[in-house]
Amino acid sequence: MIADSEDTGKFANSLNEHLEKFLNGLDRPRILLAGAAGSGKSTLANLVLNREVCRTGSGKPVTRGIIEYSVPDFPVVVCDSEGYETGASFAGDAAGNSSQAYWSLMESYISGQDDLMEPVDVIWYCISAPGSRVTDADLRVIQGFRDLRKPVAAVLTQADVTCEDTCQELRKVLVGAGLDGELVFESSRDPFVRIDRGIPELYEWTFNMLEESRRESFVIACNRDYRRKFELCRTYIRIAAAGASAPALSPIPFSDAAVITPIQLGLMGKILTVWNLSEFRNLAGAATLDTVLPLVGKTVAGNLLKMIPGAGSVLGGIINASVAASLTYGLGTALNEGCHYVCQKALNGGGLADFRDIVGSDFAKKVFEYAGSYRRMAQGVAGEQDGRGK
Ligand SMILES: Nc1nc2c(ncn2[C@@H]2O[C@H](COP(=O)(O)OP(=O)(O)OP(=O)(O)O)[C@@H](O)[C@H]2O)c(=O)[nH]1
Ligand SMILES: [Mg+2]
Repeated sequence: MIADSEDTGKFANSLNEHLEKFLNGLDRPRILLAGAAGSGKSTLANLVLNREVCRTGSGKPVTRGIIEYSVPDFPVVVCDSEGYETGASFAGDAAGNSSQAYWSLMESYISGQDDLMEPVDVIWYCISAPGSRVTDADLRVIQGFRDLRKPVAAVLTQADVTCEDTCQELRKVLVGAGLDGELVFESSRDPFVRIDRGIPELYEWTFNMLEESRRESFVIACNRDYRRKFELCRTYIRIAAAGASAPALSPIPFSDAAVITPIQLGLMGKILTVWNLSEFRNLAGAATLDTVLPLVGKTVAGNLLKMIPGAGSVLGGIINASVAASLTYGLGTALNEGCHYVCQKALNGGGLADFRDIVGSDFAKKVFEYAGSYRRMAQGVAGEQDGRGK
């Protein structure tokens, strides 16, 4: 039976492997932070990602003045640059503190990344709003990025410690210098400051600027946009359910000791990754898992078999492919909803995620209900097709 600790150990290890494989296969977007020293670059990245990545992430200096932050479980690379000192002379000093030296650094980094086929996708250029000034250096560097054909957003940071009029003035200067007003954003560490184009808009703009293959990773990496996270999981669920029913002509061997199939494990790994709950990968022997898995295995599969005459028998080791598809759909949907619930709760200040909130005592019941709705959907589609064929 899957309930014994050896099986839950195997389950956790296997889930871990699927999760790693999925994470490693994701195409990580690269975001470059630029701007003067202390303009709020690192803080901005943490605000958009809605988690502490810069400074607290495991940063690796890649070239003088640039640190790449990439946290294993969050598929994004934040290239955080040391800002230039606005007071330094244009020619710069040996430490590379002038805007000229800074630009050379940026330019060589960007072309180097292009050569490595790991191009920088977008640039967030920070200007401190309380500084009340857009300098020539800011405009030169922004123009330089545009000449390199890189999407660049100008962000007026620390908007909470300045007045709205100052932000409007700075915005005018940027627009006057040829920047589209849609590319100017404001940010504030204080979430209660009213801002028209703020962090959510910068997130949305960035999402749209990314290549298709990197959008998925961006959604996963940011602790926001739960609507897209939920939809992403629904897509994975549909694909996994279709995959589980692929050998529809021959029954799949499916004993109660192997009620969780590799397709379902892969799906669980993806869902936990999307919701940034990968810490639940190491649940070997966890009490919750010991209680829940047999429930999922026996109750759900057992009930499904009763529901579908001629589907085979769990005890006999044979299960119908459509049962496997329904079960995969039910398991994925119940898990997706549970993850959504705990993340929303944490976002609303309801404390950290707890696996028992996701996989509680009624989890098996939900899996069964969703599996049933999948069956009805599939029958509806089949019925429609039959009707069309007549
Ligand atoms: N009040 C307020 N302070 C902010 C905001 N953003 C950043 N700060 C503060 O401004 C200072 C600089 O912020 P950082 O994010 O470290 O700026 P940086 O551009 O990364 O700095 P360097 O890496 O040194 O160039 C810190 O003390 C932040 O706490 C904000 O929106 N509001
Ligand atoms: Mg910084």
